[in-house]
Amino acid sequence: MTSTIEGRLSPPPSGQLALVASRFNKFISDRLVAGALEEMARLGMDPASADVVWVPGSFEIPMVARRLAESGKYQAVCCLGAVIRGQTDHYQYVAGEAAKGVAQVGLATGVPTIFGIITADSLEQAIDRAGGKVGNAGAKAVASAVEMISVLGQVDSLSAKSRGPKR
Ligand code: INI
Repeated sequence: MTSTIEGRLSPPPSGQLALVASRFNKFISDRLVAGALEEMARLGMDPASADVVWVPGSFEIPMVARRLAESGKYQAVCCLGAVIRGQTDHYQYVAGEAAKGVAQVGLATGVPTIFGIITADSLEQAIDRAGGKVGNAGAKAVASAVEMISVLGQVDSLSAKSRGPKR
């Protein structure tokens, strides 16, 4: 029979979330962290249970995200920051390495590691995505984390069932 799995947006049964936030463009990151904590409350989680770790810039996020994911303490790690084109001629390197690094952390550790780093053409566009007219990337990161925790939990129990009872 066909099995269809879809993540639920209900609070995970146990475990904590970690947020890693970039101090570069802190004005934006503050809004992302606030949006993430508000989303936790909205989804029935205790925002006070989250650990927030600040790093110098988005480039440094993957290293700390990996350490947090490897600690075994967190069910998901949400990476939050903003890389804005025009602020630097190395935009593409910072944005590219941050994106690759975050993806690698998730794949290497198996802990959902969520890309909540805004890549924007202008400060105005970043503001729009940090609680402005396009929503809040921090809140979306928490919703994605909760969904991934749920999907992976269901996939794990599906694979355990198909392996049958332990002999
Ligand atoms: N870091 C960001 O998070 N956003 C940026 O827009 C940015 N710009 O424009 O340069 C940025 N640079 C800093 C970078 O992340 C590192 O902290 C720095 O290069 C030291 O490794």
